[in-house]
Amino acid sequence: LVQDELKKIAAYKAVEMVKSGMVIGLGTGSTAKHAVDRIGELLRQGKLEDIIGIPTSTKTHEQALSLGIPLSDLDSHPVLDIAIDGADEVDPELNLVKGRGGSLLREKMVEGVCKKFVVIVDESKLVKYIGASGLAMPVEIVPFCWKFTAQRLQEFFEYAGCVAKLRTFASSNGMENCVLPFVTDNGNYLVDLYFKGDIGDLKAASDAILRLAGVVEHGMFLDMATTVVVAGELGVTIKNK
Ligand code: DER
Repeated sequence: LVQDELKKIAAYKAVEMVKSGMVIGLGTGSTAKHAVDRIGELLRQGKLEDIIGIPTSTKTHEQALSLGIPLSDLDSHPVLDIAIDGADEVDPELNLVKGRGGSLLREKMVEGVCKKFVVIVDESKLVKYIGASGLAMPVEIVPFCWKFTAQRLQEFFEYAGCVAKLRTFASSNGMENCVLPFVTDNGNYLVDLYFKGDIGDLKAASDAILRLAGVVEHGMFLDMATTVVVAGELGVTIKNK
């Protein structure tokens, strides 16, 4: 099975937990996309009724709109019944890395206030410890003096062999190509942290990151997932907190 099929299997399994009348956090990314599509399909078939979606990005907002899913926000629904979203890494304690798609702030706001946070992954996302994939652990920061903030983050995590990189993208205005900072839905920048070693005490690391005034939020979702649906070659497993 190719990875996207596994993502779809995990997503469809998670959507079985959605009941009519629920307020649902709609995640962002290629796995969550399948879950939002499935919710739209069940709504159209009349198998789900009276649901309200709370999107975690403008991208998911547009997808849900196109599917006819009624949408609202945290101002109107400060508590959600369930949220379904992907993850970049899942450790044995169900701590997550999220945000490689750039939506970590709104995801953390929505997924922090739901009764049930269901994470959907293919088995490639399972890691022994957070940061082990060697891929980015994103931190959302304010644009003001971003270099200063990125340097502080890199220095704090020097013990774990950390390199901090501003997330950029290539752009061209027809005349010349240039590299611009990635800007989140909230008008902020992202610094991606790459680790060679184990971060160790995740809670202490989270507290230290959030103490930096220029930091808005980071991509470690600690003690938030209640359920993780893992789709693998040998089938689907559900891990509960
Ligand atoms: O960027 C995000 O937070 C996404 O949810 C990410 O964690 C998972 O994206 P994927 O489903 O495309 O791998």
